[in-house]
Amino acid sequence: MLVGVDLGLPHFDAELEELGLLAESAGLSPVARLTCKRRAPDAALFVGSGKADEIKALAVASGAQEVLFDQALSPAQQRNLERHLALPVNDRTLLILEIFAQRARSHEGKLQVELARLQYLSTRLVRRWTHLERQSGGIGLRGGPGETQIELDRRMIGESIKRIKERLQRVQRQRQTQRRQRERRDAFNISLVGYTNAGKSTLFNSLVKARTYAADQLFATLDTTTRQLYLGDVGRLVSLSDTVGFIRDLPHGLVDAFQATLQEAVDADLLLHVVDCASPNHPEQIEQVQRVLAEIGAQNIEQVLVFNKVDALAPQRQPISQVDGYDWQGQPVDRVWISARTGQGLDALRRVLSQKVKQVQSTQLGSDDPRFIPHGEEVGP
Ligand SMILES: Nc1nc2c(ncn2[C@@H]2O[C@H](COP(=O)(O)OP(=O)(O)OP(=O)(O)O)[C@@H](O)[C@H]2O)c(=O)[nH]1
Ligand SMILES: [Mg+2]
Repeated sequence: MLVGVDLGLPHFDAELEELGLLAESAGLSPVARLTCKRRAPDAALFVGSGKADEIKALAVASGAQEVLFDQALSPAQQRNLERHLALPVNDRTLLILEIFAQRARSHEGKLQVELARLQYLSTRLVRRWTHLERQSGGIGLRGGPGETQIELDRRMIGESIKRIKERLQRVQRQRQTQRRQRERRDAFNISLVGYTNAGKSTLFNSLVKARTYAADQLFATLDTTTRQLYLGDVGRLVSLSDTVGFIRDLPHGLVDAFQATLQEAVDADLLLHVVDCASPNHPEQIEQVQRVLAEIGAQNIEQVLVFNKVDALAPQRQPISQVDGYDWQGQPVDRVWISARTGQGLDALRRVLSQKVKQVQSTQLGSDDPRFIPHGEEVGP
């Protein structure tokens, strides 16, 4: 059962559409939805006790086995609600962590998710980390007499966090070497960024003819994939990276844990910001993506906005021209309208990319640099 509490903050999702998508992406099926208004969260139950009774009645009537809140609950609120409702209660943050945990494929991705999850759990006293006890086998973990279970759990989590951090650092050192090697090859790096489900992987696949996993679920991609892309107009190869999608209120632990993966975006020479223009929420999603980009220090990297899924737009909302400008806080940003699914607009996108590569390079390199390509000059393949 999905519950949303309108606290008068912007971006309240009255239909709980995104929470529903997140739940489905985690393999759950929403059976009931309930929203209510409150001026401020109740310290003990987040909602009032009357509302909590209402939630319980609807949960029982609909046969719900778990209650998911769209807003972040404090450990105490979560615990009290679970007692009150006699059902497991989780929030959006844990749901996102859960999806990341299910999706992580690479060694590094798994470590990053585990770290974020442990950091989240370490603030909660309810025991939800039984898998840890299995992993560590319990040897050497038994403290002196009188040590309470919770102290034991805390110590176990603390030690696991330390261990995972060390392993992560080792993996990341290797990655940095790889990144440096790529820099040495003078690659021009383009990263696909955007809200989750915008169509980044679909576009990546149609641009480089790869077969990266694309699916109608949130966070289908967690690991960065990079392929070479040939741009005929400038006669050169660039490297294109598909990255993890962003979402509003991305759990903080995840931003930290995924710093290395997100670093891919920071290291790019150009960002292709993919937008699902058929989504009624796309202006808000653009804003959220820009916010995360600023958070990871990528706000000054040149961007091209790619308005994807034009095939899903009603006839009266179809763009007048394939390439135009989008006003982002008073700054015009180049925008290309495409459909990664039908291939519409991809040629225009390649042309814009070529222009951008020339433009960014000429600002990056002095004109005496042999790699410098003057504006408008044709270069054979
Ligand atoms: N109608 C339409 N659907 C599209 C288009 N491009 C992608 N999709 C669909 O949108 C969904 C998400 O596509 P993905 O490419 O996985 O999106 P993503 O941005 O990589 O998503 P995450 O990796 O989850 O962040 C899939 O069901 C795609 O088939 C398009 O041009 N038109
Ligand atoms: Mg993807």
